[in-house]
Amino acid sequence: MRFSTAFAAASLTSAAVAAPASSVSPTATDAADVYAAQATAKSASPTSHVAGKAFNRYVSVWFENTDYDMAAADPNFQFFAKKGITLSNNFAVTHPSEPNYMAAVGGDYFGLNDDDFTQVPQNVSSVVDLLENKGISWAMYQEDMPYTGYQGYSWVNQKTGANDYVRKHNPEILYNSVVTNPTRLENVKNTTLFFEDLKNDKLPQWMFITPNMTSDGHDTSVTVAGEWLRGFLEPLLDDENFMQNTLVLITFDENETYTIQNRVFSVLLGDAVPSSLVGTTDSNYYDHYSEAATVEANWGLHTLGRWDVGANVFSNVASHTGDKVRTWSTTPALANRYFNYSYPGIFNSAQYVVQPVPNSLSLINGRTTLPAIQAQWVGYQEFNYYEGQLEIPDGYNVPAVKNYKYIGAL
Ligand SMILES: *[C@@H]1O[C@H](CO)[C@@H](O)[C@H](O)[C@H]1NC(C)=O
Ligand SMILES: *[C@@H]1O[C@H](CO)[C@@H](O)[C@H](O)[C@H]1NC(C)=O
Ligand SMILES: *[C@@H]1O[C@H](CO)[C@@H](O)[C@H](O)[C@H]1NC(C)=O
Ligand SMILES: *[C@@H]1O[C@H](CO)[C@@H](O)[C@H](O)[C@H]1NC(C)=O
Ligand SMILES: CC(=O)N[C@H]1CO[C@H](CO)[C@@H](O)[C@@H]1O
Repeated sequence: MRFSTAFAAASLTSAAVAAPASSVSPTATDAADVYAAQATAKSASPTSHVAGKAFNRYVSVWFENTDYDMAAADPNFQFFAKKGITLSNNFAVTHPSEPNYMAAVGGDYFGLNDDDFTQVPQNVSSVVDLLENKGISWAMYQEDMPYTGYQGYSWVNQKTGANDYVRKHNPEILYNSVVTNPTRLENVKNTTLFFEDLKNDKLPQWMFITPNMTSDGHDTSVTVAGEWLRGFLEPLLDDENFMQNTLVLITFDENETYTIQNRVFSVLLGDAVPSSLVGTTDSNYYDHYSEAATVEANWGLHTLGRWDVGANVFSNVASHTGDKVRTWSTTPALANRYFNYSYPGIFNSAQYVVQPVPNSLSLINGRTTLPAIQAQWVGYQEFNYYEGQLEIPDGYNVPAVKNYKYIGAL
């Protein structure tokens, strides 16, 4: 379902959205309501110690709308590139922002081609289902999110009126399978609580960090984003509460210019990166689905049965997990793929198609689709996400039509 912004607040009183501990609507944007909810919002800091094959903690930090070369030229991004592995062929999956965030945690963006108030149906799983299945703790840390579990569309700086927090950059809050679960909502927090968890040695094993609209470069520039990152991450490099065999991914949601390839500057670093790989470049093909694939491979998780199943695992991790890093071999060549618009889907404003059915029996290096996901879709014809991974439909082209004919009879 797509909802316009104006319609969102009213429509959200439905049972589809869990009420937070307070009686204030979870989507309230009125300052008094938000402050009231702030006072009662419940936060949790679950921890766990599940050993992974290549790392024990995974942290991604997402920035906004910057072309590859711009980020690569920024001195602060260069500072971190020298401390890790630069991914020179990591691609966003479409434009604009929201579908990229949605895709990174859910393995698909279901045709989304805007930044509207979107709710992913309850029966779609995301990476937190896979993590929880193996007892791995997780949290979202969203800078200036006004309170834990907040589901509103946005929140502005109350002094200056500047954009601060936006829902479209908070991927797990887009999933009804998260927001209808009060325990999960307690893990969707702001960076105030990141610093508290850090101090108390209560950080989880998987976290997704989104700076605010100033800090992430969206309303500013890559210079501001780089300065924010330097201030945030450099002290963490020596912090024992943070670096615990930790792999950090620095990335961007999308390239700024729609007519060139949607390649995003990305760096892997942290104490999980062996010194022999520090300062190197990995030119294998990756995309935002590689993030879930890498986490699944590392901890031997189940898969979502979506684009995550065929996505390349980052090679520094694949060398520990035995995953094969696939090369782009399909037509058109990678150089001619732009990933600059969305294929049809349940959220696509131009062309609706039903929700693709996850691969039910995919076995990727020993990993199968989460049993709860398989159970949901018994009797439906599955969609071959695996084979499609290296020819992801780029707009309404032939591969899209070819792949979508496999969608079952919903
Ligand atoms: C962060 O969330 C906490 C808990 O809901 C809240 O008390 C605090 O005011 C929030 N901080 C900011 C900067 O919004
Ligand atoms: C965004 O975060 C920075 C610090 O990280 C803070 O200085 C700023 O006030 C926040 N909000 C806005 C709208 O800039
Ligand atoms: C995608 O990029 C191609 C190649 O530059 C361009 O022809 C096309 O118009 C772009 N599509 C969108 C939706 O920006
Ligand atoms: C999943 O949810 C969507 C939206 O509510 C619904 O149309 C679809 O029938 C559901 N599919 C299954 C297999 O439950
Ligand atoms: C303007 C710009 O620098 N855009 C970058 C987007 O990504 C492509 C590669 O995929 C770069 O070549 C461009 O430089």
